[in-house]
Amino acid sequence: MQRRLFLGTAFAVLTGSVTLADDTKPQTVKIKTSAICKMCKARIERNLAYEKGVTDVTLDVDTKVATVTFNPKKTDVAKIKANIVKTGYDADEISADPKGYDKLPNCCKKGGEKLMQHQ
Ligand SMILES: [Cu+2]
Repeated sequence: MQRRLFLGTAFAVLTGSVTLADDTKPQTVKIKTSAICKMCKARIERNLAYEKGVTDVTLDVDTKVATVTFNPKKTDVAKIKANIVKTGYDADEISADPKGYDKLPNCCKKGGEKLMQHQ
């Protein structure tokens, strides 16, 4: 009887702590974007900062990788990627939203002049 009670309590504590860790710890995700310059960096960082649940964003222009810290209770990776896509940039496997992309200054569009002739 005593033994069973102990095991039950231990299990509850264990499950409780696992759920707690998943829900409240800030998570960090690295997303490859199509950012080109410092203007792209500023634009992506600014828009992501407005995204609910995002607590920190840093985009490295050299690697084009955005490092995003977020509250998993308020947002998720899909929403963060959707934000970047809407701004006009690729986010990992998702291609930039054409509407957002069209609003970008020419210098911030992918591949420079060559690609722009096809747009
Ligand atoms: Cu740019």
